Amino acid sequence: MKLTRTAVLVKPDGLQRGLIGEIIARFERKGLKLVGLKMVRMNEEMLDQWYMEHRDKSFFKNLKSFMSSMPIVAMAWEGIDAVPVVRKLVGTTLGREAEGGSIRGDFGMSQQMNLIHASSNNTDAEREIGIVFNADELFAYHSVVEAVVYAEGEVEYEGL
Ligand code: FUP
Repeated sequence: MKLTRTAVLVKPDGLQRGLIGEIIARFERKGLKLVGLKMVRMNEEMLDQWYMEHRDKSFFKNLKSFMSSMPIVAMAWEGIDAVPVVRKLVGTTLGREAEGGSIRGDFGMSQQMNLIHASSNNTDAEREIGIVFNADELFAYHSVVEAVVYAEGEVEYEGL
Protein backbone atom coordinates (compact mmCIF):
# COMPACT_ATOMS: atom_id res chain seq x y z
CA MET A 1 0.00 0.00 0.00
CA LYS A 2 1.08 3.55 -0.70
CA LEU A 3 2.18 6.07 1.90
CA THR A 4 -0.08 9.13 1.97
CA ARG A 5 0.16 12.44 3.79
CA THR A 6 -2.10 14.44 6.05
CA ALA A 7 -1.99 17.98 7.44
CA VAL A 8 -2.20 18.76 11.14
CA LEU A 9 -2.41 22.16 12.81
CA VAL A 10 -1.95 22.60 16.54
CA LYS A 11 -4.26 25.58 17.00
CA PRO A 12 -3.69 28.64 19.25
CA ASP A 13 -5.32 26.92 22.24
CA GLY A 14 -3.06 23.87 21.81
CA LEU A 15 -0.01 26.13 21.68
CA GLN A 16 -1.10 28.01 24.82
CA ARG A 17 -1.91 24.77 26.64
CA GLY A 18 1.62 23.51 26.04
CA LEU A 19 0.47 20.47 24.09
CA ILE A 20 2.83 20.63 21.08
CA GLY A 21 5.20 17.96 22.42
CA GLU A 22 2.39 15.71 23.64
CA ILE A 23 0.66 15.84 20.25
CA ILE A 24 3.84 15.19 18.26
CA ALA A 25 4.70 12.28 20.60
CA ARG A 26 1.33 10.62 20.00
CA PHE A 27 1.76 10.64 16.21
CA GLU A 28 5.39 9.48 16.50
CA ARG A 29 4.43 6.60 18.81
CA LYS A 30 1.70 5.51 16.42
CA GLY A 31 4.33 4.98 13.73
CA LEU A 32 3.61 7.97 11.50
CA LYS A 33 6.52 9.79 9.86
CA LEU A 34 6.95 13.55 10.25
CA VAL A 35 7.64 15.05 6.81
CA GLY A 36 7.01 18.76 7.53
CA LEU A 37 6.96 20.98 10.63
CA LYS A 38 6.74 24.76 11.03
CA MET A 39 5.34 27.55 13.16
CA VAL A 40 3.11 29.93 11.18
CA ARG A 41 0.92 32.95 11.81
CA MET A 42 -1.97 32.27 9.42
CA ASN A 43 -3.35 35.30 7.62
CA GLU A 44 -6.81 36.07 6.25
CA GLU A 45 -6.01 34.75 2.77
CA MET A 46 -4.63 31.43 4.07
CA LEU A 47 -7.64 30.97 6.36
CA ASP A 48 -10.14 31.76 3.59
CA GLN A 49 -8.55 28.95 1.58
CA TRP A 50 -8.17 26.63 4.56
CA TYR A 51 -11.81 26.91 5.72
CA MET A 52 -13.45 27.44 2.30
CA GLU A 53 -16.09 24.75 3.02
CA HIS A 54 -17.20 26.81 6.07
CA ARG A 55 -17.29 30.26 4.42
CA ASP A 56 -21.10 30.56 4.72
CA LYS A 57 -21.30 29.30 8.30
CA SER A 58 -22.15 31.54 11.24
CA PHE A 59 -18.92 30.61 13.06
CA PHE A 60 -16.61 31.39 10.09
CA LYS A 61 -15.59 34.88 11.21
CA ASN A 62 -14.95 33.89 14.83
CA LEU A 63 -13.04 30.82 13.74
CA LYS A 64 -10.80 32.88 11.45
CA SER A 65 -10.13 35.54 14.06
CA PHE A 66 -9.26 32.83 16.63
CA MET A 67 -6.97 31.03 14.17
CA SER A 68 -5.13 34.24 13.23
CA SER A 69 -4.84 35.49 16.82
CA MET A 70 -1.43 33.86 17.32
CA PRO A 71 0.92 31.37 15.67
CA ILE A 72 -0.05 27.78 15.05
CA VAL A 73 2.19 24.76 14.57
CA ALA A 74 1.70 23.05 11.21
CA MET A 75 2.78 19.48 10.50
CA ALA A 76 2.62 17.03 7.64
CA TRP A 77 2.55 13.34 8.64
CA GLU A 78 2.96 10.36 6.38
CA GLY A 79 1.86 6.73 6.63
CA ILE A 80 -0.51 4.16 5.16
CA ASP A 81 -4.00 5.74 5.43
CA ALA A 82 -2.50 8.75 7.25
CA VAL A 83 -5.75 10.79 6.98
CA PRO A 84 -8.10 8.36 8.82
CA VAL A 85 -5.36 7.21 11.20
CA VAL A 86 -4.72 10.79 12.35
CA ARG A 87 -8.45 11.65 12.54
CA LYS A 88 -8.91 8.69 14.88
CA LEU A 89 -6.10 9.85 17.17
CA VAL A 90 -7.54 13.41 17.11
CA GLY A 91 -11.15 12.42 17.98
CA THR A 92 -14.50 14.00 17.09
CA THR A 93 -14.90 17.79 16.77
CA LEU A 94 -16.56 18.57 20.13
CA GLY A 95 -14.03 17.96 22.89
CA ARG A 96 -16.69 17.22 25.51
CA GLU A 97 -17.93 14.27 23.47
CA ALA A 98 -14.66 13.09 21.99
CA GLU A 99 -13.56 9.57 22.87
CA GLY A 100 -11.21 9.13 25.83
CA GLY A 101 -7.78 8.24 24.53
CA SER A 102 -8.07 10.68 21.62
CA ILE A 103 -6.32 14.07 21.73
CA ARG A 104 -9.57 16.07 21.93
CA GLY A 105 -11.08 13.48 24.27
CA ASP A 106 -8.16 13.65 26.66
CA PHE A 107 -7.49 17.40 26.59
CA GLY A 108 -10.50 19.33 25.20
CA MET A 109 -13.90 20.62 26.34
CA SER A 110 -14.90 22.92 23.46
CA GLN A 111 -16.00 22.95 19.83
CA GLN A 112 -13.96 25.88 18.57
CA MET A 113 -11.12 25.48 21.07
CA ASN A 114 -10.57 21.89 20.01
CA LEU A 115 -6.78 22.07 20.01
CA ILE A 116 -6.00 20.57 16.66
CA HIS A 117 -7.00 20.34 13.02
CA ALA A 118 -6.56 17.20 10.95
CA SER A 119 -7.40 16.86 7.23
CA SER A 120 -10.72 15.21 6.37
CA ASN A 121 -9.68 13.43 3.17
CA ASN A 122 -6.70 13.04 0.80
CA THR A 123 -7.76 15.92 -1.48
CA ASP A 124 -8.06 18.31 1.47
CA ALA A 125 -4.76 17.03 2.86
CA GLU A 126 -2.82 17.92 -0.29
CA ARG A 127 -4.60 21.31 -0.58
CA GLU A 128 -3.94 22.13 3.09
CA ILE A 129 -0.29 21.04 2.97
CA GLY A 130 0.08 23.37 -0.05
CA ILE A 131 -1.35 26.33 1.91
CA VAL A 132 1.23 26.22 4.72
CA PHE A 133 4.27 24.48 3.25
CA ASN A 134 6.57 25.39 0.38
CA ALA A 135 7.84 22.40 -1.62
CA ASP A 136 11.32 22.68 -0.04
CA GLU A 137 9.82 22.48 3.47
CA LEU A 138 8.53 18.93 2.89
CA PHE A 139 10.93 16.01 3.19
CA ALA A 140 11.08 12.54 1.65
CA TYR A 141 13.29 10.19 3.65
CA HIS A 142 13.44 6.61 4.90
CA SER A 143 12.54 6.16 8.55
CA VAL A 144 14.43 3.21 10.09
CA VAL A 145 11.44 2.59 12.37
CA GLU A 146 9.23 1.87 9.35
CA ALA A 147 10.99 -1.48 8.97
CA VAL A 148 9.25 -2.64 12.16
CA VAL A 149 6.11 -0.48 12.00
CA TYR A 150 5.13 -2.20 8.73
CA ALA A 151 5.74 -5.76 7.54
CA GLU A 152 8.05 -6.42 4.61
CA GLY A 153 6.26 -5.61 1.36
CA GLU A 154 3.39 -3.81 3.10
CA VAL A 155 4.54 -0.39 1.93
CA GLU A 156 5.15 0.67 -1.67
CA TYR A 157 7.89 3.28 -1.64
CA GLU A 158 7.73 5.73 -4.51
CA GLY A 159 10.87 7.62 -5.47
CA LEU A 160 12.86 6.72 -2.32
P1 FUP B 1 -13.07 18.97 12.34
O1 FUP B 1 -12.98 18.38 10.95
O2 FUP B 1 -13.33 17.95 13.41
O3 FUP B 1 -11.92 19.87 12.67
O4 FUP B 1 -14.35 19.90 12.37
P2 FUP B 1 -15.19 20.75 11.32
O5 FUP B 1 -14.59 20.69 9.94
O6 FUP B 1 -16.62 20.36 11.48
O7 FUP B 1 -15.02 22.22 11.89
C1 FUP B 1 -13.95 23.03 11.55
C2 FUP B 1 -13.66 23.97 12.68
O8 FUP B 1 -14.76 24.82 12.92
C3 FUP B 1 -13.39 23.22 13.98
F1 FUP B 1 -12.18 23.59 14.45
C4 FUP B 1 -14.39 23.71 14.94
C5 FUP B 1 -15.00 24.93 14.31
N1 FUP B 1 -16.44 24.96 14.53
C6 FUP B 1 -16.93 26.00 15.31
O9 FUP B 1 -16.17 26.84 15.79
N2 FUP B 1 -18.28 26.04 15.53
C7 FUP B 1 -19.13 25.11 14.99
O10 FUP B 1 -20.34 25.21 15.22
C8 FUP B 1 -18.59 24.08 14.20
C9 FUP B 1 -17.24 24.03 13.99
